[in-house]
Amino acid sequence: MEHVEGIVIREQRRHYYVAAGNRVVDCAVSSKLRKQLQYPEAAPGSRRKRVQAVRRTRVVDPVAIGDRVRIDTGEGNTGLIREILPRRNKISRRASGTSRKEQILAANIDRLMPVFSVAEPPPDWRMLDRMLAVAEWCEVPVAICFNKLDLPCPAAFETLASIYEQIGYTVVFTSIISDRGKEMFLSLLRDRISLFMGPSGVGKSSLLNWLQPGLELRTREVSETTGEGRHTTTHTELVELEAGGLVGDLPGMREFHLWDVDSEEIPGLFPEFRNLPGHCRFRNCTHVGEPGCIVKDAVDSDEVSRERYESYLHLRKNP
Ligand SMILES: Nc1nc2c(ncn2[C@@H]2O[C@H](COP(=O)(O)OP(=O)(O)OP(=O)(O)O)[C@@H](O)[C@H]2O)c(=O)[nH]1
Ligand SMILES: [Mg+2]
Ligand SMILES: [Zn+2]
Repeated sequence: MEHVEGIVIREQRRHYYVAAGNRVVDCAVSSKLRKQLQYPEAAPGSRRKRVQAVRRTRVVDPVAIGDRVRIDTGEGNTGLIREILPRRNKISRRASGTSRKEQILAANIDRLMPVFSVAEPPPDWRMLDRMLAVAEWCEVPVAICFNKLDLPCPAAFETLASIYEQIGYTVVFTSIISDRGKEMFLSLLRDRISLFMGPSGVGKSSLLNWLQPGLELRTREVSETTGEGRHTTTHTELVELEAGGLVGDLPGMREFHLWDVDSEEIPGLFPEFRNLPGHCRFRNCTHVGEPGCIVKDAVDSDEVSRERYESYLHLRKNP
């Protein structure tokens, strides 16, 4: 038996594939560690100062891609995860279904990349805004990718996309058909750990195959009857690019709900609100209709986009 340190690069049905040196070890998590990990505390130094109450806040799966772990290696190429090293950050959402559980999508991420297509399926702006809010919450840098630029765009697309550039987000426009945006994309991914996130069928796996010929991740046509993708990628994986960098390709998601964010914190997750000069009349203004609200004024004078403001109202009602 040997003790080594590595990084979880792939997860499939409770098997964790840990890259350690130049090999990949197929690991399980000891049941003792699993129990311990299901009751998390806020990471020190994170925005979340409050330590979570242990009661009922459970994690669906306590080990995520990007986690740095200590393992004991065993027979063949198998091992047991003994310890998870402290995380720099983690990207979580509320697990789908009714129970309040946290789903950790990835840990120790350098950049979150929401990926949407301009058509087939058309962009889900609300989901994008949720993802951006999560990135702000986790204090992870973001770059947005709009893919399938070879297809006809909806009329409002350019105007809406430019809102994000004006806010200050990096945006990359790509097409694997017309070979657009590759250089910028590769430079964004180089030498760091990035995480692709987006609905099914927008082309997350296709983008990786395009950036790295020979990778051959499974991709599939968007269903013709519904225009929705069909969840071709079914497990999470960090792919190493020859150009440098690791990229997480997650299965497509239908919904993305914030995990453990209080409604008073939501205004702080919209940088264009945060950066407005001046103050609202009321110190605890919720920006939903109080008099003397600088956010509402900025929306009325088109300094802040109405769509983003609507997203904000949505998030408050249904985080
Ligand atoms: N026209 C066009 N089609 C694209 C482009 N990129 C990907 N596609 C197509 O979109 C479909 C879905 O691509 P995938 O890569 O499987 O999508 P995904 O986001 O990984 O989907 P899930 O794994 O289900 O989350 C495939 O038929 C791709 O060929 C593009 O730039 N232009
Ligand atoms: Mg995929
Ligand atoms: Zn206000």
